[in-house]
Amino acid sequence: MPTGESRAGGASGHGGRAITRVWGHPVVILPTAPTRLQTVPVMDASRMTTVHSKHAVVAGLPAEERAPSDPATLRAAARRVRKEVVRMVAASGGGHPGGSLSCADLLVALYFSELRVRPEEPGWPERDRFVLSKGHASEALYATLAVRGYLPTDELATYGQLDSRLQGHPDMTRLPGVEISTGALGAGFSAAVGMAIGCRMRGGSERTYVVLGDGECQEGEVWEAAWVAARYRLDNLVAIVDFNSLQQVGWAGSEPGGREAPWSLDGLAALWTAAGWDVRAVDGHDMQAILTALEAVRAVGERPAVILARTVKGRGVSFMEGRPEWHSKVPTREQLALALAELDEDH
Ligand SMILES: Cc1ncc(C[n+]2csc(CCOP(=O)(O)OP(=O)(O)O)c2C)c(N)n1
Repeated sequence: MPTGESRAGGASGHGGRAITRVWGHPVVILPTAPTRLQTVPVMDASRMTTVHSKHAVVAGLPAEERAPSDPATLRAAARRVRKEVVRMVAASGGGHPGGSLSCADLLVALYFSELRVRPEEPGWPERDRFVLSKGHASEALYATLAVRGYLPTDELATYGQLDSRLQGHPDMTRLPGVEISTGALGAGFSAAVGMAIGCRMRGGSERTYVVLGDGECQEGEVWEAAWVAARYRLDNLVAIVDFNSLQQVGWAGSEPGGREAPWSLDGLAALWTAAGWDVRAVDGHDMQAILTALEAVRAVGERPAVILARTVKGRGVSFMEGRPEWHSKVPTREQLALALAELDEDH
């Protein structure tokens, strides 16, 4: 926010209309506008049921709000999340293991250290917002929420079932803690920009974090929203790109007649820079590096920040790592046992 400008100055009457200033710009508020402002996509706390949860299942994890944790504890939580992910996919016969395993460390760093949240009160109005824009990686989100204490870990076994709160893509009407339903690539990011604007218009200090895929960055909607975020100098918004360099299929060299990868890390960084964002890259599996980057972007003023996290699709399971077919493949019983054994050993 530019120094000296009000977020939303006091409205004054003018010919039956109210005039206010939003980030220095005069805005005429029509009679219906206040209602609209209140329904800017900031979750309505009253719609969210309180979860009296069984609570965090990794020793040493504090129950609520920002929970500074040491990297070793977070690595243990990420291992647990990865194991839940492969179990869920195997049990339900569907899902997206590759992209869930690649973003597990990012989600754990956010939920166990960075975000100010209350798992037992997911609709707490002052919570930081999180959006998993690459909603197909829902298993990673559900597992992270469960290990953090938002829902019983037993419930993960219902993933993908008809009446489950844990659908293949996150459904905000079913699961408290999901800020916005996602799955259509690009849309969650736009909603996150709206949340950041909404939080600022309310004068709150909440921050909004959003994880999107590198493939997702091919959506034009992402760049429309990116420009809006820079235009409004949303320094309460942090995007993290899970840069695993794969999408649904492979690229040149990894399959016969393969295609060219659309992005290099530098090329994507240049685009975010051109859009007006603070840009930095990090090893997306180095817990300490992720925490350091998240801390650093809190100090970026006057513009939104993006962290390009270099990751490996299928991370943690040798036969899934870097293999495009594991974007949405289901492990056999033997493969599940092997994956769990490997994740047990991964330190
Ligand atoms: C608008 C839209 N187009 C296509 C899809 C189908 N789709 C689901 S995942 C995916 C690949 C996404 O790649 P990326 O964002 O890199 O995800 P990751 O590799 O991290 O899983 C596609 C094309 C979709 N969900 N939404």
